[in-house]
Amino acid sequence: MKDYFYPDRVNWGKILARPTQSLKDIRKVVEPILEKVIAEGDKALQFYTKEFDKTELEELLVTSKEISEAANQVEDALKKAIKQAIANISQFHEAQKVKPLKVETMKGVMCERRAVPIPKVGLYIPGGTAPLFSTVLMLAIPAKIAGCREIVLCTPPDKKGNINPAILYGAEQAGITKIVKVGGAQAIAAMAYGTETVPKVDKIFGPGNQFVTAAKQLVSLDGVAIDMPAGPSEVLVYADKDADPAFIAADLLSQAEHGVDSQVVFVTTTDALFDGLQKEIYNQLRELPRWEIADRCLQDSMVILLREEEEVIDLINTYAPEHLILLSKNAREMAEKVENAGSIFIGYYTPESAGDYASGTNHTLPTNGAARAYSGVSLDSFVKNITYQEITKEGIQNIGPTVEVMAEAESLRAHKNAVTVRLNSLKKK
Ligand code: HSO
Ligand code: ZN
Repeated sequence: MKDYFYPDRVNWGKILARPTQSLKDIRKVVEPILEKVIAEGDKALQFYTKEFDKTELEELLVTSKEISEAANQVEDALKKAIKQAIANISQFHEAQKVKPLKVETMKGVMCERRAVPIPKVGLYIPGGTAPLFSTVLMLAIPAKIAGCREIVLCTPPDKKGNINPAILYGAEQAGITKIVKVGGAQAIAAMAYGTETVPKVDKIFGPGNQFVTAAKQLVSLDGVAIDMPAGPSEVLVYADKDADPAFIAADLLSQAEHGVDSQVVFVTTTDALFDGLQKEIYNQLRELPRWEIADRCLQDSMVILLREEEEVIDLINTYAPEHLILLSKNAREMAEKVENAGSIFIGYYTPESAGDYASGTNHTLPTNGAARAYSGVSLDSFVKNITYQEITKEGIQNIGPTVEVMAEAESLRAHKNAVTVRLNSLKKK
């Protein structure tokens, strides 16, 4: 880990800068993929699946037989855990429903707003070194609760043409039945433009590698909405003097094992923690199946020593981490002062893993500083708010003159007339 002791504020930006990725080269790879999928549909998906996933598929759609067989391959303990996670995630997202709004701004002028589900959504679940079936739950559950009419899930098959059984089981338990064996930029293209098997959707969700991310950005230029700009996953852990070094090490490592490009930042005001922490990291790392990934990630990560908790808050707000873990007696107070973070884990007994899997909050969160302006995925991500208004005869008489004066001042006479003709018709009666 690189360490920075009492760095000057002017240098924070530089120290905390995320590695930048050039989209240019990736675009060159992704654009032809999008074009081939637009031109050839399923045939292009089969072509890229053979090329990138090394498997030849006759049928892209997962069959109901495959889904039921997957259930037999998932151990009972995991099934039980998935069910508990589904219950908690459902409960928290169900509670995010908002009541329709109805306000009479003037007598006879009724304004309303209500959430309406996005009709068709596409969920992307990456394959790779650790297939994250938990992400299936984080996307499928709010989509279902929102009431999206059509939900399609795309995920790449393994070399034998199969999907990880826990992904299929999780999807089935969350109520998703349309699952397509396709990954990468080609999956994003399929959901954005539609193919014989994959319906064209209105919004695409889910994490992915740089090709998937670039594909999402490119298709969004064609009018398909995407959940958020994505980058490598991040955590900032703050620990006070009473924090257990074993907890700190475990939290840092749980982020580091995600990938070599994961961003791990440790901040403290107590250098007395360092010795214990180093030992804990060493001991815990050795036991991890993914120790090589975690080790490489940690080499690029940082330890920052600051003077006081107020300064820590400022640094957190400058960095805007995806995940913020506050291992401090004052965690609750500190959390209230944070204005930039995706999700905050408060207190010694709140590991990020709880939120990653099962506590109820969503783990699809803004990275790369996007937490300054973006929220993580929630029920809101699967709805849009339509506004309505209804004006009575009395209402148009009340609001009409205001609109007429404003329209005239903007030289938009037809706008004014839309009111005037109505007012005149009422005068005649
Ligand atoms: N920490 C990841 C989510 C995840 N962790 C899935 C384990 N499985 C990004 O928020
Ligand atoms: Zn995680």
